[in-house]
Amino acid sequence: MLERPAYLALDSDTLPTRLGGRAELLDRLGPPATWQVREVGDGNLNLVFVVAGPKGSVVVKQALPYARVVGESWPMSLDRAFFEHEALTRLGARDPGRTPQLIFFDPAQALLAMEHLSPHKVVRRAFIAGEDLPMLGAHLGHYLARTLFRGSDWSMPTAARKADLALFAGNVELSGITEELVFSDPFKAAPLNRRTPGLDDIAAELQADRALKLAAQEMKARFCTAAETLLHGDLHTGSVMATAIDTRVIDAEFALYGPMGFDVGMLLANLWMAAFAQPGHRADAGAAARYAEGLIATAETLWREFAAEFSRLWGSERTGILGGRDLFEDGGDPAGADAALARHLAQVWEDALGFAGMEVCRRILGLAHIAEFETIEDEGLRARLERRALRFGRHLAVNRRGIASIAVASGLARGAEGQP
Ligand code: SR1
Ligand code: MG
Repeated sequence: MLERPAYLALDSDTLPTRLGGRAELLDRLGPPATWQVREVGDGNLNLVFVVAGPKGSVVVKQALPYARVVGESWPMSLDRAFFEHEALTRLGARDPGRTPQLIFFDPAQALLAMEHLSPHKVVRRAFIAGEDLPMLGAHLGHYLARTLFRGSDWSMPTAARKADLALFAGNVELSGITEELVFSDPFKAAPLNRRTPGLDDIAAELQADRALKLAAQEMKARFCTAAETLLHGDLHTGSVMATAIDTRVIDAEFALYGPMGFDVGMLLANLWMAAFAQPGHRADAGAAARYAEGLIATAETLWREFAAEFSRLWGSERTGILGGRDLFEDGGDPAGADAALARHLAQVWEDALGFAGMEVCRRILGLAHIAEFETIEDEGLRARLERRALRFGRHLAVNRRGIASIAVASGLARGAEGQP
């Protein structure tokens, strides 16, 4: 049997020697001696290298045996690379062209080589720069509908669905991180929490807010128990890269079976937070307000396109365990299928609002913050903008059952922007 080299983290100097024997890379890049390597990872967990040669470029992503954001004091298993590969394979098949093309996966090195997306930008960075991404809402709405529907019991047959549920149930470490960092830590005095100076009063207020803590527990229960579909599991705007005409979803290592509203709510929350952060990035108040309005409109487009595409798939691809055609269309009651769809979308909407509220709170009170706020150097301004976002997030979480539509949610976001 061939000896496999033990796991060793790559660096820019060793990468050409260590990966120079891979035919897939030689074909795409040219000879290893010519490769230029840059480590570009700006996420919380992994190493990410861009490797360029005379023939082209690729991305190499490698898991570290610890959480990069904290350091070696937080050891982590390398298994997340396996789950990311499994998830990207499925998500890419469910919405072709919306994920990067995968080149190879090396489980021993916890390493994934993939297409280098260029000139794509991480969407958070595009929002800070004030770039126009006119297709983003529609692309993400369609992506959500296709991946969430096609990974669910409405689409999949029993054996494949249960096998996938069992497989992704193994992603315990990353699921556990979400359980703690999103649904618990922000709502108590947890050691990893951090916040902008000037927010101590609202942090204390929210951590003593029983209605919010009940909402957090209810959303955590949905996250842990409603295994509706294969989720990306960490679908914020740092997990999306885009140009004006293309959008790609990356970084699926948190994949798990969970409620559809989780991926939807994460994206909505991150669009709304980017809108709240705009005065920190544009000195001209009119320009900041116009860009923020564009982000609120993107959130509207995302939800509307999601609902429209999901409804289309409901009509044409509902062939899985929960299909129900025998009861409705084939049983002479086609309107029953419409009623079932309406009930399901209402549940996804309610969940999405609840999860969006959690995401806003955890990005300001918890460990993992977002670049749109973090790069605002004026701490007083940052605290004011984060305070508005927190009030909005709390409102979404606590009142999620009473916010009837995306238009109402947009109105709340606009109103919060005008708050002190
Ligand atoms: C220790 S991981 C912190 C956060 O980074 C990831 O992107 C997830 O959002 C996670 O919650
Ligand atoms: Mg990530």
